[in-house]
Amino acid sequence: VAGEAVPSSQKSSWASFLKSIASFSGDLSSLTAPPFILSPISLTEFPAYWCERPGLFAAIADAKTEQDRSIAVLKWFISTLKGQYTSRNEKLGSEKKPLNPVLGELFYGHWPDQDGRGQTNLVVEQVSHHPPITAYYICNPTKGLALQGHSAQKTSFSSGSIVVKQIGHAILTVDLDDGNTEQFLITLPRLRIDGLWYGSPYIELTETSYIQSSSGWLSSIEYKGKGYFSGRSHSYKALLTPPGSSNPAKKYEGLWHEVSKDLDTDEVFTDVTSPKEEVTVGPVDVMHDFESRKLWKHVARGIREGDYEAASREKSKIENEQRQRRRDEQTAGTPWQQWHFEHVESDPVYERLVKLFNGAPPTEDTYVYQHNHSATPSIKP
Ligand code: HCR
Repeated sequence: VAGEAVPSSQKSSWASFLKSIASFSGDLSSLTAPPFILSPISLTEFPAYWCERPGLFAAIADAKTEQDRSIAVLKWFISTLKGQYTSRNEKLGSEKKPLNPVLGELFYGHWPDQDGRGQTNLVVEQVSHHPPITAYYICNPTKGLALQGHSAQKTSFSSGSIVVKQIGHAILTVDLDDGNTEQFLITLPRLRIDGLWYGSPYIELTETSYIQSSSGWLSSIEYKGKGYFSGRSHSYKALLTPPGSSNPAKKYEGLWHEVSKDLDTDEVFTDVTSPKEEVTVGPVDVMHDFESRKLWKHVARGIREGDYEAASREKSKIENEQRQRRRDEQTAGTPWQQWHFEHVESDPVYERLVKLFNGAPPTEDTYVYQHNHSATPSIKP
């Protein structure tokens, strides 16, 4: 039934929201949505999804061959998808509209060491407000692993769904025992937001994404929803091909939010049915004013408690303060300085790896993490 999940008092504002997105393409975050679809969580928290299975991340460093490292990276990547794309449905009942981060907003966290896997640290910074761009750096120094990436979105509307093209990429660097490094370029899947008509949006992944290793091994991951090869939502099939060959050495298939298998051995490849480890974040009262949970504290409380008037009042305060900041910067001729990242027009590592599988775009700008702070949750800009 249309609008089934929409509270009756918000049905007409949900209908006008849907109308506005149907004729819209660009930055969805700028559209005003009805309260029931608002999430109290900022987009700067999302990069934490990359590491909610820190053991699988650490295991990449323990693999001994180029092929085994590519398999370990694919296994870790597939195991992040459930968190990245279905966790809001589990936690909040449906996909929701995240808080749109302010320029310079920060999110720090870590996953503690356990059984010698090493501590993993997370630094996130909103490096652009319009359009929203989030940069992140995740590292496990004990294991010699670092993931650097940025994420932006281009949205359009097609056959009743929002189509989200993810802009950006991630590069994983692995320090090898012989003193060399291996890099992996991770491209991001395209998403479709379905269920809008009923007021209960959810994500389906579509098309193909890639993980290209500097060793030449390539994983191609094809995503399908209901009615395709397995006929089930959240299905994928991945092929791992050796350098210079299109003959797959390994094939995997299954559900990225449950279990998938190695097609040759029938053994389980990924299983994300066990609980994940949420990121550890310090107490809000000692946070810097730009740290996400402190910055949005009152707005988030309003949304959680259903006091939407308070939420909108507090949100306006933040937005007005930001507008004033931008005016002051312009008057003083001192543009905003990023805390942790430097914007560069092109990334030679991306360019070298994307060429290996004729990926697109052939060149892309990036945000390079500046090692001017130690990446611990206690760092203050
Ligand atoms: C599209 C989306 C904002 C971007 C979110 C991204 C792509 C961000 C990077 C993460 O690594 C993965 C990720 C997961 C989310 O699924 C995706 C969000 C889903 C909805 C949100 C829209 C801007 C909000 C649309 C509003 C609808 C629900 C009415």
